[in-house]
Formats: sequence, C-alpha cells, structure tokens
Amino acid sequence: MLQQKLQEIYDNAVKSFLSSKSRTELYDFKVKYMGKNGELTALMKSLVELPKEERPQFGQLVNEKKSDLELKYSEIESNLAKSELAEKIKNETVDLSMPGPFSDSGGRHPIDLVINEMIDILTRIGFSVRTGPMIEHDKYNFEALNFPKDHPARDMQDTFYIDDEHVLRTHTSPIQVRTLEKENLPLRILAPGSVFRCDSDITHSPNFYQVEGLWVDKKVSMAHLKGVIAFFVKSLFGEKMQIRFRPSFFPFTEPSAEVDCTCPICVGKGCRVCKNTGWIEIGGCGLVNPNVLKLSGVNPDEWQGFAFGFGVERMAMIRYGISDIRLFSENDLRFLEQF
Ligand code: FA5
Repeated sequence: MLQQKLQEIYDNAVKSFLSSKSRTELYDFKVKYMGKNGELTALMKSLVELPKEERPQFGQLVNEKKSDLELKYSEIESNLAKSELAEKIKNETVDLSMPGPFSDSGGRHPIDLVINEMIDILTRIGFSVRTGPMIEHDKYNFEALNFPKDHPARDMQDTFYIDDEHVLRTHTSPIQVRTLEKENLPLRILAPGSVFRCDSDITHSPNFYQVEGLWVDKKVSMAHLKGVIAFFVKSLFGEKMQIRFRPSFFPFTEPSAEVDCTCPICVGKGCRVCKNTGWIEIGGCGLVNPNVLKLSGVNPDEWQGFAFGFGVERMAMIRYGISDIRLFSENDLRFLEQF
C-alpha cells in the first residue's frame, strides 16, 4: 500500500518537474514533494504504520527515490538556467546612444584651493614649504616666540590646552622656530597649516588655517617685507586690491603690523563683515624679534628676518566674496559645489 503511494508521489514529482517552465516553478515543485512539509517527507513519517521488519527496506526505497528525484531536479534546473539565459540574451538589446550612469565626483575644498594658490605664488619667489605638529609644545607655540610664561601677551590668543606643556597650536609661527633650530641660513620658508583658538563669529572660527612666511638673511628690512606682501596680495587678488599696514604688536616681531585688504563685500563702503571699517584683516607681520633668533640659536648681530602669518579663510572670503566664515566648515554641498 505504502509502496504504491511512494510510486505515485515519485511519478507526480517527475511529471511536475518536467512540466516546469521556469526555475522558480521547478523549485516550488521541489518544496511540494521533497520539502520539510512535502509529500515524500510525510510518507517517511508514516513508516511507523509498517510492521517493524519491513521498515528498513521501505526506508531504503524512499531514500533511493529521493536521491533519484534530486538528480532529476538538478538536471532539469541546469537545462532551465541555460534556456533562461539564452532567452534573456535574445531579448536584450544594448542602446549604445544612451548616456552612461552619472556618479557625483568630489572636488577641492575652497580653502584647499586658496592654500594651493598661496603656495604657488610664494614658491615663485623662492619660498619652500615646511610643516609642524598641530599638538604643539608650549616652548614652540609660546616661549621661544618670546611669550614668557604668565606674560599677558598669551591672552591675545584663546588657547586650547592639552596639558600643562602642550597646546593645540594657536598659530603657524612655531614652525619658524622649528625651522630656525635645524636648518642652515639664509632661508625662505612658508608653512601652511591648521590652527585652533577658542573663538567663533562670522569672521572667526575655532579651527582655521594660516600660511606662515619667514625670510632670514644678512640684510632684511621692513621694505622687503612690504614688497613681498604687496606682490603676494596683488598676485592673489589682482592689481587693484588695496592693502594697508597698521602698526601692531606681536612678541615675536619688532616692529609689527597687521595687514588689511579692502572688504570684498562692501568694496570699502562699510558693512557688518568688516565692522563698518571697509577693511578686512588678513594677517600679521613684522621683522623677527632678535630675541626669537637668539632663542633659536641664531646670532641676531649677523642675521635679520621678517615673518608674516595670513589667515586663509579671510583670504578665501575676499577671493570668493563670502560673508560668513562658518560656511567653510559646515560641509553644505550647495555651498561647496560652487568652487
Ligand atoms: C598671528 O597668529 C601671528 N602668528 C601672525 C604673525 C606671523 C605675525 C608672523 C607676525 C609674524 P593673529 O592672531 O593676528 O596673528 O592671526 C593672524 C591672522 O589669522 C588674522 O589676521 C586673521 O586673518 C586670521 N585669524 C585669526 N583668528 C582667526 C579666527 N578665529 N578665525 C579665522 N581667522 C583668524
């Protein structure tokens, strides 16, 4: 009785397999007959109805039929796969005139573009690039730049302290000292880099970029400094850009000055970006204080130098007419895609 049932299931399964038009249909039949709840599995469970001595022989028979069905299944499946592929290829046409898929491509950040332009201009007149660490020792960020401990001038820059001896560098000027300590003179270096101050409004950012310049030689004067800065600013912004030098104070330069450029937003008329002055401060500069040379092991009776430090975001604001410095760090693609 059970043998007859087994033969029936087997015959039906083979018939169903052969009639399948697709691999999905074939698989559904496999589940119907051979799956966990399939007919063959159910039959196996009814083995208990047979007398004990007949069970092994019947069990073996079910297994043989099952293996046979498995073989038939894989043979039919592989034939169906071949004909499905052939059908797909026959129906598929490639339209060579269709545009390819587009993917967004990255671009240079405006700050990066301006830094590269600044480097290009300064390397044309003999400066070469140096770098330094962002976590800086107090010695390089302050002390060797003639900011003694507890000197009120340290309050000029709101500092992020790492520990008693280390800070997030507040400016790129430490690279002046690092270079003077280990390189031969004369030298002309520029040092681009990220700097940090506890500072934030439309023209101040807590993390911004500076480009430092240092020129040390036997005879270097304020006239050389002004000439280099005028060349630099006019190369970057065009001949018509106005600049002015305002007397200022930095412990590491004497005399010192701030450099201002015409505000690009109001073109000198006065607006909220330039705080109604018509000018935007782009950097500080001056003749290297002899004390700094001495602290770096350079004889100030023999050598003189000038240095400058420009704020790159301010340069980029002028270059592209941008009225809020925070746009550079917000990562809004609608802003960044314009460059
Ligand atoms: C300095 O950092 C000096 N190390 C510059 C210098 C170098 C002077 C060599 C003399 C010789 P100051 O703190 O003024 O100076 O900063 C220089 C420039 O960085 C500023 O003129 C301004 O353009 C930019 N800057 C300063 N603070 C910020 C800020 N929070 N966000 C964006 N730009 C800033």
